[in-house]
Amino acid sequence: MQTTFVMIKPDGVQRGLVADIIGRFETKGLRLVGLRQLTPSMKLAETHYEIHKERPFYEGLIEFITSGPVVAMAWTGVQAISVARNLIGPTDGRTAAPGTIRGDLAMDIGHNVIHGSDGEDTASFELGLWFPEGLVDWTRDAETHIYE
Ligand code: D4T
Repeated sequence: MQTTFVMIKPDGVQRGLVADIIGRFETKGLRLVGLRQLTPSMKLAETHYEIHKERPFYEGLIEFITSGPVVAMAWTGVQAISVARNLIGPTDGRTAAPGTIRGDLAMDIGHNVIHGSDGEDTASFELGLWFPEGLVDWTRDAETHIYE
């Protein structure tokens, strides 16, 4: 089992996509172990996107992410990191395949609705950053039907 960090960005929250997006992860079979709505502080946004500090889009990205509420989530499942990335689709919503969240719901590379951790180290860093009080430890009984 892996746990991954997923965040619905301010455009997704403003556009009323929260229920649709959470539904996709839940019906896929992932287990929700953390959920928070908050407007990220500059410090939180800068720490989260530190890796992009030198990129030309960095300033606009920080301004966007701190512009309003986001929904931060933690999802657990077998290979949850790549499962979530596949549900989300590639960065640019215009070219992302239909069926993916970005392919169905986004038209832009910056306003692309959602973020998902891209590897184990990133997931552990991001989960610690956004859920400093830890995650919810529970058993989803349906997992006996979701997995062989
Ligand atoms: P995230 O990290 O949000 O899940 O997106 P990706 O993993 O798909 O994409 P990324 O790390 O390359 O980019 C992080 C973040 O920056 C925005 N962005 C990206 C942007 O505004 N302009 C750009 O040209 C690029 C490449 C979108 C996602």
